[in-house]
Amino acid sequence: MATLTKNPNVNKWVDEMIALCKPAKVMWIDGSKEQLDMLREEAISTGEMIKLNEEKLPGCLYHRTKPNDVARVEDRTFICSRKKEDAGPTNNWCDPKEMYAKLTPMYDGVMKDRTMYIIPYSMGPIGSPLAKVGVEVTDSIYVVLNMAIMVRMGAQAFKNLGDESDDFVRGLHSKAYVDPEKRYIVQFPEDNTIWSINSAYGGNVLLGKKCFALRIASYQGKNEGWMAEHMLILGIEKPNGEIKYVTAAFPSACGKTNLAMLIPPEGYTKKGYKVWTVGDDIAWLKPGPDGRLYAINPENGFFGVAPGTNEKSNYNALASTRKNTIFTNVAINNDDMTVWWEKLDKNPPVNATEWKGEKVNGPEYVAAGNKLAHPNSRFTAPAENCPCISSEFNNPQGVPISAIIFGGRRAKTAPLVYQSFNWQHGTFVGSIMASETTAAATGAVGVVRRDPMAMLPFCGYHMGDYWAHWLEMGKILGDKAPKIFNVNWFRTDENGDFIWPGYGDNMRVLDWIIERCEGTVDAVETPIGYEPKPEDINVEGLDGITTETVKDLLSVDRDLWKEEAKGIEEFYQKFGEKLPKEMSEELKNLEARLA
Ligand code: OXD
Ligand code: MN
Repeated sequence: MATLTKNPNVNKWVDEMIALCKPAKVMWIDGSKEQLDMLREEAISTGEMIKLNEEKLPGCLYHRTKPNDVARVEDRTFICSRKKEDAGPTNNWCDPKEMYAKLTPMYDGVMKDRTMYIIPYSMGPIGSPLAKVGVEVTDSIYVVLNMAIMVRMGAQAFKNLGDESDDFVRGLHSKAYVDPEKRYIVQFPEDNTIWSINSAYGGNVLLGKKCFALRIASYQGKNEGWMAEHMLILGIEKPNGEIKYVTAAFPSACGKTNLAMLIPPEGYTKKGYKVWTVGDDIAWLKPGPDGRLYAINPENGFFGVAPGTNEKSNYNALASTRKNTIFTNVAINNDDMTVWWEKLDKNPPVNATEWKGEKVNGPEYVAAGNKLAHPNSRFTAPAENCPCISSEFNNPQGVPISAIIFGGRRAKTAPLVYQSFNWQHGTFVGSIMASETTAAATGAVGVVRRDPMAMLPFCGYHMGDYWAHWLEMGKILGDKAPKIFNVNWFRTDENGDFIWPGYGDNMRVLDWIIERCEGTVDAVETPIGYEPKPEDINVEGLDGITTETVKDLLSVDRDLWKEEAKGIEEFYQKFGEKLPKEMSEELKNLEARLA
């Protein structure tokens, strides 16, 4: 099949990949409906995908991965920069020459009985000055069909690249034999290259997402004066029709997708407030012509965790999955070929197939303590399905950002919300982000895990250089920089129960944040930053939460924070000379304010 581009750099690289993998057949993915329909039919006929109920879930497909291949594999993910110090202490590193030498024989002839699919794609709207092009070659139809949802795919992507540019990310993926011992997810930032092998799980193989849009792009952003961040983007529409945009970064399992698609409480909707989703996972940010920071969502769909998603927790996410969606590792209801997962509702299907493929009696299986869906089972849903998708979703210029919000899961230390004193202090606040482990994960409960800017597994270079880049961006943005905040929805009472209701009621905190950006509300200075006066958090219509409760939620325990400062100091030591002096200064200032 003929190539889709005249660009010699693309064609030369594709020829090299063909020579290496020696596929039986080569197919360029043009993005047409006919071609994708044909691939869907083929995947259904081989059993790789299962067709779901055409009336209840039109256009939806089901896929099951191998039980050994259900999540990202951080211990097998590498940043192969030429110098080890450029990857930093938080990434696995290997010399690029050594890594190419190790992996090349694994790819040699690996597609000899398979088709190689060549997928051109754009991260970001076609024509956007912030967008970037990638090409992924893969031997997986599952990857092609997921990429068709997650990115702007096909011939259109080459419009952004043109016929001469060499600026595209080269992604090579083979599921190979799905051998966990030989599984590698490797980024070569200096070569614009990603090699992924022996996995077929989304986060490891949809190379546009974590591998490109975060690991490679964070490195590109540092060199080119922009930022790639693990952040949702949402717009808050006020009763007067004005929309303010914010981004937010949280570690996994802190409700990023839920905040991105929040439905405000009744008191707010009645007044005319609305929330619009621009993105749920990744933001690319760059100063615009007016000097403000603008954000695009480089993706075109949501790759969300299914368990826990229901009408109440996230109505908009659930609604997004009702057509043209791919479900991976959830359970099937065999009576009507629909899907089920934990906390979807209280009625596990009787005639169920659990995620590994075994037919079981759902209620009995669940009662015995088993999970019908894998805890990391996913939906891949088109963004256009989302009832609250922003009208600016495809705007090539992006949206102007008023506030950046960091957060984590902390039982005691972090208050409900606080604002940083300035950009430098805000960078410090992002760098000390942490979450306490929950009973949901194996290992000890309540252990603090640092995850600066929620980028620990996704920063494609040295974290110390990354903070320096943040500080540099602050200088460029000057007084047009977004204000930086920190939130914590997860404070608990003496029984270990959450105090703050969370979900839609987080709108009450966003409301204060927006007012701070507009300069229409005062704040109280504390050792850690500016906090709301308790009465400035709207508690109208909340059950059992009064201004007195808010006061508790905002309390800052100096002893706990002194402990925290020790933890930060220990964490910072890892970064040695690359820790910007501004960050140690901020830590010293915090300690002084606590004393
Ligand atoms: C994701 C993640 O899948 O952060 O978005 O792991
Ligand atoms: Mn993520």
